[in-house]
Amino acid sequence: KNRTHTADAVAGETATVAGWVHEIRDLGGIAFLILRDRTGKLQVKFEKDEMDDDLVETGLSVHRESVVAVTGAVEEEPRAPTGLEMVPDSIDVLAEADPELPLDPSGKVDAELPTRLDNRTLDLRKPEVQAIFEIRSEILRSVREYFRSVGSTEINTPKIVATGTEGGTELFPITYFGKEAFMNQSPQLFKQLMVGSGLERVFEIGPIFRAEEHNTPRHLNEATMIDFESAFVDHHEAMDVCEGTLKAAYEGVAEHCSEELELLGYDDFAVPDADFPRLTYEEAIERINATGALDEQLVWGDDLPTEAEKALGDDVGGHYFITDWPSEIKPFYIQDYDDDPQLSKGFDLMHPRMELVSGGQREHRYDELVAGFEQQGLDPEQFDYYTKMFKYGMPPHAGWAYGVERLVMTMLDLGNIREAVIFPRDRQRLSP
Ligand code: ATP
Ligand code: AMO
Repeated sequence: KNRTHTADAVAGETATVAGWVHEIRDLGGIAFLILRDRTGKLQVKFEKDEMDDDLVETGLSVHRESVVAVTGAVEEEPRAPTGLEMVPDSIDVLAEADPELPLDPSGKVDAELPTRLDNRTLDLRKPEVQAIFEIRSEILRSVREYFRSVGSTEINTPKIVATGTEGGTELFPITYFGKEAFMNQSPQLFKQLMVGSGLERVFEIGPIFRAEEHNTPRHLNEATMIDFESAFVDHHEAMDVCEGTLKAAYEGVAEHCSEELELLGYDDFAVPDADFPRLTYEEAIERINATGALDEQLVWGDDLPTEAEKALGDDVGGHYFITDWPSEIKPFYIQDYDDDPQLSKGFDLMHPRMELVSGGQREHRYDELVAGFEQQGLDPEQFDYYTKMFKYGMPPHAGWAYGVERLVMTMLDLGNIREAVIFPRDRQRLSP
């Protein structure tokens, strides 16, 4: 029989509910099968002396996590966890589960993260794990809605590419009909090419691939990025949209995910409301040095090590931007200040725990762009498909990219970025 009702909305003299056997509680004369579906749990009552023996036998011998469909009348029962109870007329076992489960979805036995990731199907039967992915889905939904409100068009760009953009060491090479090719690190060059098209303002939500050398709690080898790029804005306007995107994501979750937040133990989920401070890189290193958290003082030109990001995060206490980075530690496509070429119009959005976004004003002038390649030791000829279009009317533009997993991780205070991906890819993990 097909399902007629879900566990949270059962009613009537005959309803069919389908789901997983969460638990069987046998109290002697009476026994309960707790059936679980996406919406919750339903108590199914077996009164052994009053019911058909076969029905009782089937209902009580089925293994936990088997899939069953139960048909019967729904009655009010104040002692049932949801206040409702089903008295079954029939039970169909749709898929019997092996009694040896690699992971206990009831959560009574804790599992280590690797075991959970190896058995994600079972792991996501836990409501608090499911909640992370419901929230991730809501983040993407509200971000798309926000992009629409700022007049941005969703695009999809190639993931098999000819060049890297974010530094040559982190590329995954592949062979493409005998030619060398790579998995894409970032939609950077494609989204820039599109601001020069009639679309002007674009976004993309898609996978990126990076051959990160180390295993860390905040790096993945395959991640999802939210990229934004717009013609006729400067880096400060791009930061406004970046801030708006984050707030839209938090607002969407606050508005639509109250149950999920509760499951995850949030009773005080707060949407960041103040404007995020915009510190220059110079101010940032002064503040970091003033905290005394580092053994060695930072000097101008240094990248910020993890401890420095943490010290500054604690000091600021919320999201903040770091602007005006040294040109040398930002990529070739970031524009420098004309009156101070050492200084770039690149920015990062930081969460107190880690970097969430990189972005900047782009170099849209052909000659300056090509000179930038040479300064960074790159061969502009390789990027001809990109630079060429800067000869035919490329408007001033700016943009940025979020790592979706880092956004989920910081929003929900997850300890490891792998918890924010269903099937993470890291140095050890290639399947499932
Ligand atoms: P970006 O996001 O700018 O490409 P990233 O994501 O690799 O860089 P960040 O998030 O900027 O790194 O991290 C800042 C600091 O974290 C780095 O300066 C470095 O000290 C440390 N870090 C970055 N990548 C790694 C890594 N793979 N293993 C260990 N530490 C790292
Ligand atoms: P960047 O390299 O800083 O910038 O990446 C942007 C954001 O993506 C996330 N991210 C990652 N998350 C998990 N694992 C990884 N290995 C990983 N790498 C990056 C981070 C990071 O802040 N083209 C530029 C963006 C731009 O200028 O528009 C870029 O790729 O949250």
